[in-house]
Amino acid sequence: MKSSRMKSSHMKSATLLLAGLLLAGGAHATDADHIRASHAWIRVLPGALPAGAYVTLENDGEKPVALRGAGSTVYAEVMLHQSSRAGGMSRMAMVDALDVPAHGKAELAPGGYHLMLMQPNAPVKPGDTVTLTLQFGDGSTLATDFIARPANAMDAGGEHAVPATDHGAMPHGH
Ligand SMILES: [Cu+2]
Repeated sequence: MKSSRMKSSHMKSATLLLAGLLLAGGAHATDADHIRASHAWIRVLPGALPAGAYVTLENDGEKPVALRGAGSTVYAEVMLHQSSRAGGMSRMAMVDALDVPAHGKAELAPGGYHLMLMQPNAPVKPGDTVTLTLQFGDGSTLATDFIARPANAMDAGGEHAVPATDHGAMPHGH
């Protein structure tokens, strides 16, 4: 009786030691381990127009994390873009990376950074969920579910929805 109790207490400390080793391994966490993705959504445009994907990324790490792009099994091509507006003209440029600052966040949102999704292998409709695999600077990845929303949507919807107001124009570009 007494010896079996001893044994179990030994096993307990072995377990604690193992847990400690696993925690120490956390020092080698990947970029993706430090990133939390929220408000992930896709604005689906009619016809064959490319769709824009938007997401908020939060970094709980000590170092900035670079978002390099994303992969998808649904879209043949995904590119990281930045929209800007100059003299009433909306333009888009390809960017290599978007930095998520240490202990900070970066937002991909209409009118700014977005992932441009092209050539879906099947039509994506509002209400669908599409998984995009976000890719970071160190090669680590984070699979994130994006909710498809209609062309007039301005955000991820749900509890964060802002009542849709009619600005009298369809969004052009992203
Ligand atoms: Cu674009």
